[in-house]
Amino acid sequence: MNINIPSSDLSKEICHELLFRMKRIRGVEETIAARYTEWKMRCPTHLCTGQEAVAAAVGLVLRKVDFAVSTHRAHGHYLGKGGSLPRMMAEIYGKATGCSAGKGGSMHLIDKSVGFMGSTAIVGNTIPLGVGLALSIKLHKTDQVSCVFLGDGAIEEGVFYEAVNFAALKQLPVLFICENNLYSVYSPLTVRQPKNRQIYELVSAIGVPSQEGNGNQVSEVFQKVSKAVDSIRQGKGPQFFEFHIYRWREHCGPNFDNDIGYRTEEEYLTWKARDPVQQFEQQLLEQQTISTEEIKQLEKTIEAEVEAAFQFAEDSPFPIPETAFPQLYL
Ligand SMILES: Cc1ncc(C[n+]2csc(CCOP(=O)(O)OP(=O)(O)O)c2C)c(N)n1
Ligand SMILES: [Mg+2]
Repeated sequence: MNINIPSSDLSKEICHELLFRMKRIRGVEETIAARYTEWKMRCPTHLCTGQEAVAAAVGLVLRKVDFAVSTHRAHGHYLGKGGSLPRMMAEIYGKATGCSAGKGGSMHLIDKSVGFMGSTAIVGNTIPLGVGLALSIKLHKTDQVSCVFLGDGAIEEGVFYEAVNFAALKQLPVLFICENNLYSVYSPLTVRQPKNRQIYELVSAIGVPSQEGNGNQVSEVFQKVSKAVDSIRQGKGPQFFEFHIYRWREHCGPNFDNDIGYRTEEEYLTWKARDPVQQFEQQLLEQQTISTEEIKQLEKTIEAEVEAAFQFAEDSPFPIPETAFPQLYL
């Protein structure tokens, strides 16, 4: 792993868009963290700070008409796929204008207008849904792709094996993206899997072509996934990626938790030094693909967008009981 695919192989437009998407995800999540104690966002939030590269790159490879399903840590996946920032914020505020009409909160984002077919809090729960969506694509004979985002913890759910086997058996157009951030809540992989087991090798044995990659290198993720998606669109069956990444903040919530005993400050700092956003920005500056002025402009745009999205969320109404709980009003 750690093959550093140079971003100079990508067009300037793609590089700018990748940086923009990563910085936008970082920007909104840092604002959520900063404002969480206002107690206006009342749902649990699982932030993906540090994991932005995979979400941004995969989202840019996928088309709007492609499907994606996700997990409890869904903000990056939704925004990467082209989701609406104001509607995501309104959802986190529990407002009627949210992408799930204010009924889902952070862990239950759904927006069919951009092919984001749902995220849920039940680990592994969306894997068979993503495979089922791929079956529907195959039956309709289109060249869409169904992307399943999952964490390393989801590999330990039985349904994962049933779904991967079915995708392999029927050669379904599924792109599995496993974000291996080493932890399932507070349990490291070392207490959950036998020594030296590699997730991507496990999946390869089921019959799905599988690769691993550096999830902190957005250009590597983009190039590897682009190639795989081309192959999937040609009807050549599913592909699986295991990207190595790290979540910076606590499992659930806005804080840092390196002091509670399950991981060390040293480990966090090692991964933080591989900051995908900062690394890519530096790379682009060095190869003169972007200027300092352009970065400043990008940041200004994102800041304004984030501020407007929070304002939209605050100004929006809560759902009325009849739409929030329709079964009570039959
Ligand atoms: C079926 C099920 N079991 C346990 C949980 C509790 N739980 C919530 S998130 C989580 C960790 C999942 O880890 P991973 O899939 O690696 O995702 P990450 O949080 O690291 O992004 C667990 C065990 C759950 N929500 N659903
Ligand atoms: Mg994990």
